[in-house]
Amino acid sequence: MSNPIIEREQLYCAHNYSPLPVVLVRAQGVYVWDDAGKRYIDMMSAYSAVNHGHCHPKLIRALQEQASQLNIVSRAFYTDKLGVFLERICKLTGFDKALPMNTGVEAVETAIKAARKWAYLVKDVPQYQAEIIVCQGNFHGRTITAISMSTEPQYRDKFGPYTPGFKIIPYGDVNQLEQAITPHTAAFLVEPVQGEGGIQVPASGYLKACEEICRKHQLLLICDEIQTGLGRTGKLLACEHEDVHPDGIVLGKALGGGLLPISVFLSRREIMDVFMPGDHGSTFGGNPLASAVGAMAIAVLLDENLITNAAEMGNYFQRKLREIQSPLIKEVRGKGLLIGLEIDKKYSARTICLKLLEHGILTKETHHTVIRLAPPLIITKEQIDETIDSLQGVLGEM
Ligand code: IF1
Repeated sequence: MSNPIIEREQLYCAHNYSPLPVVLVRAQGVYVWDDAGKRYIDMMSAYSAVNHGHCHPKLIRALQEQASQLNIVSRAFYTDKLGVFLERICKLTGFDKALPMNTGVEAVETAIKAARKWAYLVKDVPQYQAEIIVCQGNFHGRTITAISMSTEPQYRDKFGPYTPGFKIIPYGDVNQLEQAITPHTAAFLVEPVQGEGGIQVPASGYLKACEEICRKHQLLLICDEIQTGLGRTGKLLACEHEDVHPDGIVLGKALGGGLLPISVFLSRREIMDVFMPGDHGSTFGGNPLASAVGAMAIAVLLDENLITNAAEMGNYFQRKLREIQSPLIKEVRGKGLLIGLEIDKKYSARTICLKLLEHGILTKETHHTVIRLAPPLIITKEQIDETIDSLQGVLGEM
């Protein structure tokens, strides 16, 4: 089973992942192909970065056209593309201003910096006493500050010392939020659905209640919509399911149209205005190439009704999954096309993922017992049926 391509990657790449034994060489829409020409349905979408499907022709064209014009110039100058992109994302989401970064975790860090500075300038929290409340089981990225908020030992161990200033409360418990708040609390940072936490959907009304408590105590509600945003859960933002209007959100992943790392922190004007020239930045954030792709990613999301399709196909997929009769499946949970299949812990979710690979389905486990099902939002009923057939085949074999 030795494959020289895998061996080379293993030899030269840090072993910070354990990829499934497949070598991908090409993709189109919901499909990817391996080096032997075998086709797979992508049920991972690169952790929701490929909501538009792979190699979307309009996105490729936007990338190519911009690439031949102007790419990286830094934020030391204006470009003809950044304002267009940010106007589009602000108008779409209803926020006043955006700060462009690249990866998701950079946008999270930006949100934290904004919340802290807002706490000192606006809320009069004593210097360097600001607290940010986060939830158990969160995932906000891999930087030292992001892992300082984490409760996952594997993400934290041996990487300390950690960034201070975070308070961790159970996810889904409004009373714990209210009890954790002090006059020094700057913000509550929360995922509307916890992705890495195992596709955990809080009880309905949770986020709305959190919003009310944040208003009452004058702290910022910041939602990490990096994974849940841009249609994934069947709404543009997962917050919309409860008509929640956060003070700020972070977006990433699918904002790059599956082509580039593009992220933003979005907020109301008086929060963003805490940033002064030189306070914060990024060499690549907001570059014209990313701006052109990001603007097109938003256009395609709307033009092709991907959000509606995510809602409809999400319902269909979840219904089909619940109809499967198998002692291996303990629970089907999720919102829209962000779906988790909880497997009986007597079985290994990774083994099932390996078998699904043989059946032409690409996915990945989380937390040993959860199989992630999050295809591109362009998926069709037929492709879902095909996935269900493969899944039934695999569960039958076990
Ligand atoms: C890995 C999980 C998904 C995120 C939320 C911020 C970030 C992420 C809600 C950081 C990133 C990723 C990163 C990837 C695996 C992955 C993941 F399994 F870890 F949880 F998607 F489900 N906020 N999620 O989900 O964004 O800096 O990576 O762009 O780290 O292995 P980033």
